[in-house]
Amino acid sequence: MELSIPQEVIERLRAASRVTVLTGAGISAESGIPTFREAQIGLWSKYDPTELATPQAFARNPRLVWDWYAYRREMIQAAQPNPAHYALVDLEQHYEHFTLITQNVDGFHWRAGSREIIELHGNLNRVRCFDCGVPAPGWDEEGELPPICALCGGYLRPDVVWFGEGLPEQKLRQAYRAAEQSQVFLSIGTSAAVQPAASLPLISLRSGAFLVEINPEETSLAIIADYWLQGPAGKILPLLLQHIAGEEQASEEDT
Ligand code: BJW
Ligand code: ZN
Repeated sequence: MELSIPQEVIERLRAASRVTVLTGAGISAESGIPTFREAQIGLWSKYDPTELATPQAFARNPRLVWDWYAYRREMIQAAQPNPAHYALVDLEQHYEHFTLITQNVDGFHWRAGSREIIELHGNLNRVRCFDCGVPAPGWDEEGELPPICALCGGYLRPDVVWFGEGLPEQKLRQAYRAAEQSQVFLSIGTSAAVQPAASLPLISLRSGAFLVEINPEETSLAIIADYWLQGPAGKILPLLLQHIAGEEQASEEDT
């Protein structure tokens, strides 16, 4: 498939000073990490992730849920950020106000070099107590699993947001504000099916932003976005960046 970036997208991105990006599991797909709602492989074929990502599941079978996250943690540690993550690090340099919001818990944006990240669903490299909520500095994967909270004796759980749980309030507020204030909003690699994150592109659109979706598959955003760039983020984002940087060089040469 020949990928090309519409001129209006490049111009809008060049003219903007406030850009907000929302990423989902699709941005890590090219790092070899399975997404949630696509063709199920490996562990995903045995378990329904939405059945494991709940506090009820952890209360019912803490070891099963712990093992599922341990498996994913190992897979993520063995993998690397991909060109899409790196392109966002570079894109940030072009803007006075750039907000990167992610639903991902994999930490790839940190590893790629992004430093201002709103992690809406937490991070699976951190743990906290299921009972008292206090974060734990670390744990021994060789010891009792799930590990035990030193303060109250409850089980430690991954510091992620499960279905039915509230998102970190301050982060959510920051994300809403960035969506409302952005001139261009990029929704990348998300099915836009899980609330409240899925409302962010809609909020930005309602506030007058130019909305661009990057996804190989059609989602509910595709018809309301100003542009749906159909393709993998690892190809489209570097191309987008090339165009923005290229145009800037061209205009500097003109002056
Ligand atoms: C590529 C690509 C490539 C592939 N390049 N793209 C209103 C109605 C009904 C229910 C609710 C409602 N409001 C709230 C709810 C409840 C629920 C919800 O939204 N449910 C929906 C399923 C309907 N929300 C919640 O419970 C949230 N809490 C909350 O709202 O609290 C208040 C409340 C509670 C209860 C009731 C009402 C209010 C919390 C949500 C937490 C989500 N947690 C998870 C797990 C995190 C930990 C973990 O990783 O295990 O977060 S679920 C999972 O989904 C994970 C993801 O961050 C999230 C979003 O998924 P994402 O990233 O979009 O992935 P996919 O797989 O869906 O899509 C990938 C996309 O990539 C696809 O489109 C591909 O095409 C694309 N792609 N390759 C670019 N190379
Ligand atoms: Zn505790």
